[in-house]
Amino acid sequence: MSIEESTVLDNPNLNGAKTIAVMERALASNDKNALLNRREFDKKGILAINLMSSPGSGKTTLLEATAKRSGLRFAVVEGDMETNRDADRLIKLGVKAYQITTGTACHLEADMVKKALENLELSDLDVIFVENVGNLVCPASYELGTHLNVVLLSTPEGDDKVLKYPVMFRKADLVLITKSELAELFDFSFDRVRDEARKLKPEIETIALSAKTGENFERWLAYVDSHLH
Ligand SMILES: Nc1nc2c(ncn2[C@@H]2O[C@H](COP(=O)(O)OP(=O)(O)OP(=O)(O)O)[C@@H](O)[C@H]2O)c(=O)[nH]1
Ligand SMILES: [Mg+2]
Repeated sequence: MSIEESTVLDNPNLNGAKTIAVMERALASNDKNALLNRREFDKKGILAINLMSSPGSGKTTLLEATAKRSGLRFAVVEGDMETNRDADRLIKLGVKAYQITTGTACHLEADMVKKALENLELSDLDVIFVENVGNLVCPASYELGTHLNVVLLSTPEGDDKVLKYPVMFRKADLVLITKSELAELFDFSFDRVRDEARKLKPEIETIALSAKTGENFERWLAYVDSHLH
């Protein structure tokens, strides 16, 4: 190890400053790609929605139910650290889906979405959904060029999550409370989530639904419909 390297590593402040500089450069380059994605969506008149949540809160199930319960013409960019499982689930239903595996990265970046767009047939689409890598932290920091951010929170995760993960929920245009039919089992208060989300961001919308029972599913479809280009 060189003297310069050990000085950087031994000095937490210096190392922190370097890290921040590197992060800022990476984010600036990500924003440029996000802008290119946005231009592509707008040129084609496609609404793009970024779905973010913890693993297992129901992103892919929501998309499966959307395919079954609506006439929306949509494609999906799938993000996971490993496996093609989610894309395969959607392709099985006749949905165009492209899987990105991020390896060690806990989020999608705009250039990954750009590559996926090059591999999807984008003509005659109403919507592109991007299913981000499951977690409530990293995906919030990376713009993808989508028009809307939808953050899912499932009732088994607990109703205390909004203020524990404020960076994510502040990014949300819509909070979708999923697995609504299980709320009672998990002592989950819809009001608490709605109130805390509004505290963070007064204009935020919330919908509680179940992709399994279909409860309120039409409200989700109406939300998407109301934003179509
Ligand atoms: N009871 C109930 N279970 C649901 C509902 N929606 C999804 N699930 C179940 O929750 C589990 C996880 O759902 P997924 O859709 O795979 O979750 P995900 O957010 O895509 O997960 P990752 O892609 O791993 O981040 C599955 O077993 C689903 O069947 C719901 O509305 N009610
Ligand atoms: Mg999934």
